[in-house]
Amino acid sequence: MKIIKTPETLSRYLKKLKSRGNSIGFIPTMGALHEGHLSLIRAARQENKITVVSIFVNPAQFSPKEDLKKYPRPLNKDLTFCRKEKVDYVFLPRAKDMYPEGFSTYTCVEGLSERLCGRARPGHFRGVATIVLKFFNIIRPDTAYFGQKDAQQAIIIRRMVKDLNVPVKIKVMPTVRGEGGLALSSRNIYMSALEMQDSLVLFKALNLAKVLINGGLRNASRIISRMKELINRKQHAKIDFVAIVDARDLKPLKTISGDYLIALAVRIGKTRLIDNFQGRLLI
Ligand code: PAJ
Repeated sequence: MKIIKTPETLSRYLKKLKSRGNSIGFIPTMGALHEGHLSLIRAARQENKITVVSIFVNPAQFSPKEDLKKYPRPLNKDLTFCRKEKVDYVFLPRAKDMYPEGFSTYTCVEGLSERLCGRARPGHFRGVATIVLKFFNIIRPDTAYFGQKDAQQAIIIRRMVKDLNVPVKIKVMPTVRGEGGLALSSRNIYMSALEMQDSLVLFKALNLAKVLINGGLRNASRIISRMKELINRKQHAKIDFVAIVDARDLKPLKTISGDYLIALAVRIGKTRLIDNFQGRLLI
């Protein structure tokens, strides 16, 4: 496994490999790797000759109030995981190489970036889209792998790739969950044992929605009310949003039909957790 720190070196290595016909699978991450990330690495390994993982806590997607400094950075553990998974290249750039002095070009996926998580995190998806496009330009992967856990992020990246004719195939892999259904996240370590208990309510609320939909309920606001009621029973939970939207444009649905996304963000103590369920209803 090669660890590479500068964009130029990585581009040089990969260009050579690509010219010899090797396919490249790429997984962008911010490190603190867990089974969710590893599932993406395994998918890339299966489908490509070369697997590239980036580990970069991207300052452009954090607001000044967010946890950039506090974000976990267990680098040695991450590298051990990557070695074990037989990753070929780990890209570990420095912030000053990704955003050198004078940096002033950003990618904005308008509309989609302002909805759901974009409301509480203005500028977040601009930071995500910009760094992902930069990675795509440096790495030129055939396929890039993202998690359903961050559904809005995946939808935004798909839109960006389509709109800007970026020649990368996007694959979205299922959410990996821990005991009780909590979606794995690098931020879960911030929670206390009691908060961990309460955090299971996100998955429970999604399951409640599924049961209601399977029972024939289609009225989005009634489903949202029932989900909120369940979440509000938990002492440490504070709802940021619970939404049922069209999975294509992320606009709210009154009546559930077609491709829909049920997404929620809940603060458990100081930790903001997200989860979602994406489904399709053929009337
Ligand atoms: P990060 O939170 O490290 O996540 C990296 C990738 O792992 C994302 O595509 C995310 O959706 C996926 N992932 C996280 N938890 C998962 C889980 N429980 N199951 C399946 N996949 C999971 O997302 C980012 O980093 C950044 O925004 C990034 C795309 C790297 C840009 O900086």
